[in-house]
Amino acid sequence: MKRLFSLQSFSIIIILSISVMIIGVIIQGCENNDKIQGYEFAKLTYAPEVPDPILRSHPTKVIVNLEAEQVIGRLADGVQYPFWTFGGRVPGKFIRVREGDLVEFHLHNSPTSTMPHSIDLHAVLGPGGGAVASQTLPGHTSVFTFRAMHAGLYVYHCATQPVPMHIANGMYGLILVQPKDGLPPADKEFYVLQSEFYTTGNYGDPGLQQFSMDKALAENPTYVVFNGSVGALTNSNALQANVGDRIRLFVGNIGPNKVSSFHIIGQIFDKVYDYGGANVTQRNVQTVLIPAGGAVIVEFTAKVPGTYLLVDHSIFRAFNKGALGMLKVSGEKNTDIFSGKQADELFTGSQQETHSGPIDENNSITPLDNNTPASNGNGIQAIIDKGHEVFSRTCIACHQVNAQGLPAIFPPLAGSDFLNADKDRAIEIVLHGKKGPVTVNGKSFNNVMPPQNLSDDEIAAVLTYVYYSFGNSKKIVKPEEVTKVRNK
Ligand code: HEC
Ligand SMILES: [Cu+2]
Repeated sequence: MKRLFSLQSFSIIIILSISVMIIGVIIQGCENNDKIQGYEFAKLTYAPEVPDPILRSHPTKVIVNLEAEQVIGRLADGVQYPFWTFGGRVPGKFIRVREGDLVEFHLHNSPTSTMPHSIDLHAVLGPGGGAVASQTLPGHTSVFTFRAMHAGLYVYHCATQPVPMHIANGMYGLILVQPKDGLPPADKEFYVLQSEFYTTGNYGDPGLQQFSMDKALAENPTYVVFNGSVGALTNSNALQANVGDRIRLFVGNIGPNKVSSFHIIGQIFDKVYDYGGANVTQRNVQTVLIPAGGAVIVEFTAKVPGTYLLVDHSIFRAFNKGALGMLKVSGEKNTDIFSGKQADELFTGSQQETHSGPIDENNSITPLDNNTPASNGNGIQAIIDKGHEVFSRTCIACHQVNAQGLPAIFPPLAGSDFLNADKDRAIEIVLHGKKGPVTVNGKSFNNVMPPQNLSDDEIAAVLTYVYYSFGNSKKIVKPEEVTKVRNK
C-alpha cells in the first residue's frame, strides 16, 4: 500500500511539473508577441498600390524613409503644377505597419527644396503628430520614433508653416496601422486619396499654374482629384479587378477644405470601416462621408463586369473638376444580377406630343421671335454671345467648360475634326442626339448624347459659337439651315 501511494504522488508531481512547463511556455510566448523583435525597412508604395499585408505575429522596429521633394508635374492634360510632395509624387507613399510596431521615422528633405518641411502623422500619439520633432531644413534628415498604438487608417501631411499651403501643394499620404490579427483577406487592395488644388488659372487652363491663395481662402477649388491629378485613375490608369474579387479600398481625403462624399457608381460597399477606424461599423452603404483630414476603408465584391466610376458625389466636382476615377472589372456576365439593356423602344410621350415638333400657339412655351441676332444679321458677335450663353447652360455639363470633353466619356468639341468636317451632321447631333461609336481626333467614344431641347435659333447660335471658339473652323450656322435639317 505504502509503495503504491508513493508511486501515485510521484506521477502527480511529474504531471504538475509538465503543466507548469507548458504554462510557462505559453506565458513566454504571449510576452514575446508583445515584445519588439528585430527590425525591418518599410516597403512604401505609390498610389494606387498598397504594400502587402503584414504576416508577422509580433511587433518589430520598422524603419521608414520618406523624402520631401518639390517637383513640377502634371495636374491635368497640358496643365502643370509645382507640387510639394512626400516621395516625388502626389499623394505621398503609402506606409503600412502593424499595431504595436515601433516606427523609426527618417524624414529627409531634398537638398533641392526651397524651404523646410515636416510630417504630422495622425497615427502618432505625441505633440503635433511628430510635427515639431520632424521640422527639417533642405538637405537635412530628422529622425523620431513612435509606437503605433492604435490600429486604423490615418492620413499624414506636412506641418510646416504656412501649413495650409504645404497641404494644398500636395504634401500628404496615408499610413495604415494594421490590426494585430490582420485584416480579413482581400483579392485587391487599392490606395485612393482625394484632394483639392487651387490654381491661378481656371480649370483646364494650359501651362504651368501657381497656387491661388484667394481661391483657397474662398474654399473654391479649381481641381478636385483622386491621386493627385485629373485622370490619375481613368482609362489606362483605371483600377483593375476581376469578377468575384474581394476589393478593399483605403480612401483618404485631405481636403484641404472639402469633405468628400465618396461613391462608386454601380457598386455598394458591403463593409465600411467608418472614419478609417478598426471596426466594421456599417454594411451596404452607397456613399461614405470622409472628413477633411480623415479616411475610410471600404470593401465590396465586384459581381458584374464593366467600368465603374469612382466619384465625389458632390457631383460637379466629379464631372467638372476632376474627381473621377475608374474601376474596370473583367469577367463573365451575370444576367441574374444585371441584365444590361433589354429593349430600346419608341416613346412618343404621354401627351402624344414631342418637343421637337413645331410649337403651337396654345403651348405655354413662347416661340422665339424672328428678331434675334441670329436671324437679323446683327453681326457675328451678338450671335456668338448668345451661343456662349446656350453653351454654358447646356453643353458644358458634358463637354466641359473648355470643350475638351472627358477622356473616353465625352468627346471634345475643341479642335474636333469630327465637328469641323460636317456642319449638317453637327446640327443633326444637337437636334436629335447621338449614340454609338464615334472617333474624334483619333480617340474613340461610345456613349449617348441626348437630343438637346433647343430652338433653331439657339442651335444656330451655339454651333456658331463653338465653330468660332476652341480652335475650330469658324463656320456660321444659320437658323434656316437648322430648320432645313429639322424638316429633313
Ligand atoms: C448629357 C451630355 C451631353 C450634352 C449636354 C451635350 N453633349 Fe454632345 N455629346 C455627348 C456625347 C456622349 C457624345 C458622343 C456620343 C457618341 O459616343 O456617339 C457627344 C457628341 C457630340 C458631337 C460629335 C462629336 C464631337 O466631339 O465633335 C458634337 C458636335 C456635340 N456633341 C455637340 C454638342 C453641343 C453643341 C452641345 C450643347 C448644345 C452638346 N453636344 C451637349 C454628350 C453630350
Ligand atoms: Cu512642407
